[in-house]
Amino acid sequence: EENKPIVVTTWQFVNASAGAWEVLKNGGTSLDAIQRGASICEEQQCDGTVGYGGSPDEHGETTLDALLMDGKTMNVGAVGALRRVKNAISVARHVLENTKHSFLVGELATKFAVEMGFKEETLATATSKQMWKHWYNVDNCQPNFWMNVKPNPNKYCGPYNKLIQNNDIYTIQLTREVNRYNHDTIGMVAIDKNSDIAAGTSTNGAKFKIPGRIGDSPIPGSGAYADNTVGGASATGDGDVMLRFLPSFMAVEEMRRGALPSEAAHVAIRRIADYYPEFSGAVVALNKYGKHGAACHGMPNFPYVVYDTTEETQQIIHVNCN
Ligand code: SD4
Repeated sequence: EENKPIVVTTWQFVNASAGAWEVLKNGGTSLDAIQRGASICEEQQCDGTVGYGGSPDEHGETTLDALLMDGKTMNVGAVGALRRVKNAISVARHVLENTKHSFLVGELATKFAVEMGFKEETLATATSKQMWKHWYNVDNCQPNFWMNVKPNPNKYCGPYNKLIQNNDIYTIQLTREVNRYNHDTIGMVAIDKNSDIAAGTSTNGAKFKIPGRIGDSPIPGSGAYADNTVGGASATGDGDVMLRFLPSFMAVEEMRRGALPSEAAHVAIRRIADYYPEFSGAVVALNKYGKHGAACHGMPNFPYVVYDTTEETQQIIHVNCN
């Protein structure tokens, strides 16, 4: 009756999922599986939205957010806006295991990581520098996406494009295609052979964010949540909005009162959409019996990956968002 071990992963991060499954198959814990899976994405820079070299902030710096939650002890380890350390999920694991705290942020999280033996190095790459340069020259001349301010029409907007002012409306000719929600943040939920449940996330957050910004991913109950007595969930999408609703917590609580995983995920997504019909995001949920489901909004469909004993290879499940 119980489907375990099992791991579910947001988007089509199949290498990460396979890595997590390898751990579970060999009798490892759900925490180890998620740390392994997310680490693979951090190393492989999954879709440029996990790990170093992606999503530079307004100053061109990449910072990392990660969360690991243990549903057996209800203990949490998280880092937000982690600077100059590539292994965000592993630093989160150290917060979980080696401290009585739950959440470390910014420069001081880096200091902790270095004390724990992690290597300090730049997270910038040629790609992230190029992305930043392009944004600085082009997108930066639009009204700031993250702030309620208009651009200065007299400002130098780089060689690419020209800012056009028409009464109160500022426009700019943009050649670049902006696709902010294309395969993002890794989120995972796993159950190991002992029925212990864990959930976690790793991301480099939102592109060209205001320095210091963290999204939903490292927030317990928002980016992920796990409770051995019920199950776990993980969310991805427009983090600034999503973190206001704790969708992963909500999905777990819905399952606690009897909802199926797909229904629970749907309730969490629906709640956000009621207030923000324009938001884009998804929630994947897994109950303690190993049943899984997902719901999404603001995109045509949402894929997630499942590895369990019933399949020889991974299943990729596409959830219709309408
Ligand atoms: C963030 N939630 O930092 C992340 C980004 C993401 O799909 O998951 N996008 O807002």
